[in-house]
Amino acid sequence: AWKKYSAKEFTTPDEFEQAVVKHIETTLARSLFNCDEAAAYSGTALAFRDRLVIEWNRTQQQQTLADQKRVYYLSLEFLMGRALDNAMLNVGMKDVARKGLSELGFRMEDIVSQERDAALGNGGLGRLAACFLDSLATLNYPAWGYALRYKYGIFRQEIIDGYQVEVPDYWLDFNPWEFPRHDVTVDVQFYGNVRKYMDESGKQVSVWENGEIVTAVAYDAPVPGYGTRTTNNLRLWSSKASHGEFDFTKFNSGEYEASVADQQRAETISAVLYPNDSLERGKELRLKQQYFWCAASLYDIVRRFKKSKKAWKDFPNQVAIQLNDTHPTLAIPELQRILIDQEGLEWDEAWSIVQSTFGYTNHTVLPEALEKWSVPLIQHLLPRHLQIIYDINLNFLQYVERNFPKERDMLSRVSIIEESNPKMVRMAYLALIGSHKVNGVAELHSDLIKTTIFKDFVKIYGPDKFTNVTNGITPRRWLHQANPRLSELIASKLGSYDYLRDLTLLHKIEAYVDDKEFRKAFQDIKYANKARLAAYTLEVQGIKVNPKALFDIQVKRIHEYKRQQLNIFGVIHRYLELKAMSPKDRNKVQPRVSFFGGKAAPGYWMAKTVIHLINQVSKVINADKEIGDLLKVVFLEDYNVSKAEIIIPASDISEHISTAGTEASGTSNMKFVLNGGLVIGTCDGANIEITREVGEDNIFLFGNLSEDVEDLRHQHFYGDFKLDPMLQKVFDTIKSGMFGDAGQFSALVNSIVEHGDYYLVSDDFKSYIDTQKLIDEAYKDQEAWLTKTITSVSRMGFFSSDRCIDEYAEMIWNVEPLTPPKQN
Ligand code: DL6
Repeated sequence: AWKKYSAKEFTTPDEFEQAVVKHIETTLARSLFNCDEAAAYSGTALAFRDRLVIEWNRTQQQQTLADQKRVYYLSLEFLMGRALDNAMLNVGMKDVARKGLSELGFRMEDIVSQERDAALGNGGLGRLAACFLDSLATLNYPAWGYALRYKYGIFRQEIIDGYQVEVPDYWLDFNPWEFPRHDVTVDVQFYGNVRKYMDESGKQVSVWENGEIVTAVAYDAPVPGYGTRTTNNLRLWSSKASHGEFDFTKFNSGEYEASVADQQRAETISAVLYPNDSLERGKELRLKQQYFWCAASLYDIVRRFKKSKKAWKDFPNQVAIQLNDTHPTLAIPELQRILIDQEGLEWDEAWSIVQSTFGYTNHTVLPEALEKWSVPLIQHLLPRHLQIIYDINLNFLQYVERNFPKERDMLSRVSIIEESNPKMVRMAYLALIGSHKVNGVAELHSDLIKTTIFKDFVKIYGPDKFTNVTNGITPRRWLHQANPRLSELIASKLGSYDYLRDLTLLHKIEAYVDDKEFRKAFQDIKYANKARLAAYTLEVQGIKVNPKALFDIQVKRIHEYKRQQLNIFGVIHRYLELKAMSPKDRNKVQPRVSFFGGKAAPGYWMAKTVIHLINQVSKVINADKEIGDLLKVVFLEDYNVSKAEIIIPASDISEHISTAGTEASGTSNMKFVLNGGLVIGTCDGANIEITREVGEDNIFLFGNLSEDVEDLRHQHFYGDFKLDPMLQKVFDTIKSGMFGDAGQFSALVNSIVEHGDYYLVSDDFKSYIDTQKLIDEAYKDQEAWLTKTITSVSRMGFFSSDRCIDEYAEMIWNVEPLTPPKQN
């Protein structure tokens, strides 16, 4: 009987319109006569949501019945961007919706752009997690993502008088994509003390008691795969006081403020995303966030496992948990705690389950980004976990001592506890020791972690514990959605959109590299994408740029190691050269627009100075009539995922110019090349593998190699530092006040001139400028350039996040896909 009532999916524009109108009139209680774009967006989103929910329920039911191993991806960040466009494309209904919306009097683009980005992440790490969710669903892996439901995502960036100003991002006003599960809650404990006693059998028992309880409430969001019925789940936890809205006892005794204080304090836990790329040292709230999320997620995972009534030894056969960097490391002592304190397992049995369950992905070798927490803070917040961490460490150090009796020095080096004042817990070591596999995110990076931060551990565990999974990107969002015309052109040659599910098929378009018609279409698309960005730049930034100029783009978080300063110094150098030229020589110059975009962490003063310098330079150069279109500089405000979808397809050249050995991988480099742009880059992160795939002729590499970086820094330290003469000129110009008060930029300049130039800006400057000249020359030959771009696109198959997920599944998780039944 249930079957005949079950919900139906729309399949035609008419049915879609009916669904939209129904939602506008009933769910939103709006009259069709005052239906604006916002209401049309809401109606459309709700209509698609209904579709997703049907498949989502079906998928969850199928996965539960199949009872096979699931993957749980624990990431404190998921930078999802907009959901509607992605949902329409993944379920293959965008054309139906476009038609329906047009009949209702709306343009698809206007409706899609109504949606706020789900900006629950800082940058690469969070966006990678979002791409992985897309691939997991597309490849039919039973998988859940777990994170926090931040009330405020990454801040909105405004540029006021050239300075970054942070504005809160309250994104939850209307979010049709989430489902509150008020029936799915977990009580999470903090503080308190540990009581130990012997039970009747003589076994020592630990009880964590007298703490404060905060309740985690689940909010679920469907994650549809592309071209499949599989719709996975992203579960976000929101915090609230365990006793409900407010404390009646306090309220009744007239303590009105105190009565709501607990609620506010509890809600603070999931209130904000920390706006830092790496970590927030020492902040109790950050540690609380981490534990709150790990504890709620593990409780949920264990609850699901226990329903199957399997033996504990089967836990790792049912559950794979991937730690996205060290942020979820507390999940390791938490699972050990659940197994020994609550489930009564012996230590060794529990620990073997823990190690077999977890995998750990490292995303950085930068020493300042390696997470550590002070022992007194953990003791205060999580007293039982600290004991467990000490026991894990003791067992580990005893193992090391037994196996390496002659290397006593090693003990302090590899100890989870750093003997500093105060003592610190080294989270990366805990993550590594508690996992069966550790991976880096590009070949160079995975090699580097084995020879630097984890060198001793390679000796202890052997090399097999370490592996590499080079990052990837989902071609659904980063080609099909961001660049629909290019996607269509490729499909027209390959005969279908199958390549979106198997990106290696792209290699077949290399056969069209000399095909006139294909070349023309490819070039037209690039031009249209540049014109779209030019229109956006004019509308939003008020700067007119010529789409015929070479578009040079660097968009990513602002960080000294990513070296936006090298780029802007290069721009100043170019400007000085142009100014020194005769008008005749200027006529031969390749016009260029340098685009920048990215946020600086609010407390990262040097990065904010770089933003300020870019904006000041932009103001001067853009106003220089003598230079006109030969050089324009644009800082694109508030870079985010949905803006990236406009920016990335418009590049001719994009910049990935980190000091060699500092960028773990990078993923925007892959997005740019996939969209028909070339790269100027250092031999760093995934640039190296991009070069291997596209060929050395199709990428512009420059700069010192990672193996030389230490020596150069050493030389600088011992006074052997010569500032590049061209860079000296750039600094003289800044000091002259051409870009405003030079004092504002002195710390930036001095970091190079006086403080050792840690990021080797001066060492790489000449090679950077020379390479930019090569680019100008190469771009003049438009036909040869086009050949390079088409060839590169055709060779990008390796960089699909589908490949990554298959590698994780095989090498780390040991999970199999679960094919959905055919639609009846
Ligand atoms: O793996 C994703 C992404 C890499 O592409 C970037 O190269 C890397 O910088 C970034 N790492 C972080 C480190 N954060 N922490 N902790 O965001 O990961």
